Amino acid sequence: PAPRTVLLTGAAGGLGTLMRGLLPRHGYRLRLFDVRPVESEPGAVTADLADTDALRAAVRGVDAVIHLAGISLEAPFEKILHSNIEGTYRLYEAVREEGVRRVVFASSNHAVGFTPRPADGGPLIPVATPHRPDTYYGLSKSFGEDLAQLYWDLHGIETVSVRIGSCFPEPTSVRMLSLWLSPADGARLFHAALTATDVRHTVVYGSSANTRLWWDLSSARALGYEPRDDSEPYAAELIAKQGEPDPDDPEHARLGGHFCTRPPIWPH
Ligand code: NAI
Ligand code: 15L
Repeated sequence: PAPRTVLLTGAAGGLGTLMRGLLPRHGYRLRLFDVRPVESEPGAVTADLADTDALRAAVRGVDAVIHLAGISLEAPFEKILHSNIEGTYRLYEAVREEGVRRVVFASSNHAVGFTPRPADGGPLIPVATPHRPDTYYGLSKSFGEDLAQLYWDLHGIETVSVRIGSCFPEPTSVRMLSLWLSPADGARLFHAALTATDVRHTVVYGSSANTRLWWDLSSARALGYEPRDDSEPYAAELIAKQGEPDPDDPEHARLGGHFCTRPPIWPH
């Protein structure tokens, strides 16, 4: 049977807020979890992923989990370690203990951020490209994908790891013309990831059907994802403001953009 009750971690965040609005239209009943209170949602669980009792209770009885909680940008390693690495491990342990069958993991383009962007008209980046994290943040997403693979191989827990591009209401940079995932397509992709059968651990790229696409959406389409949006209507205005991205500029040479050109944030 198709999953109906879904735990959404990171429900107070930007993507969580967008998905709280959109996923119920696909028929889901959402349970919400975040370390910050979720506005106008008194039933949401306010707890850290490190709170294993709260996490287990939140996971109990759901059909699937969409795991968005975590630090969503580069940060000192200790913070990434706590929320993204240990936090994702805690989530999978709760899922295993409570017998949940399916996780949709919010991975990121930054797990493979050092991959050169494809030449114009060249082959698109495949999902099988090696991990090339561009930050401690990207490293935590590579870890999450490997953790998902381990929990499939050891415990039979299915995951779709979605390497999300940029999911915001509108693209706001020329880079996002290639990576944009419209919120409506994001909900379509999560719906496909929740309902496709026999996914084992599947890695997909998460974007709309952008004219300037850099990566291969075929594994996402194989789940039943049919994107309807394209960033191209935003292109003229963004290029007029920011110029065409120059592939010789280090910020535009690689998938991860400026994440590849900033030094790591050391502990302090
Ligand atoms: P966000 O930063 O707005 O939301 C993340 C949420 O996770 C926050 O509400 C935060 O309170 C919560 N959180 C952080 N640490 C936690 C912990 N230890 N315990 C419980 N909750 C915790 O980020 P956004 O943009 O909503 O992204 C959601 C997820 O999708 C993140 O995992 C991010 O890495 C991933 N992602 C998002 C992209 C995007 O375009 N929005 C692109 C690629 C990946
Ligand atoms: C991400 O992984 C971030 O969570 C998001 O805030 C954006 O920076 C996005 O990547 C991006 O690369 O545009």
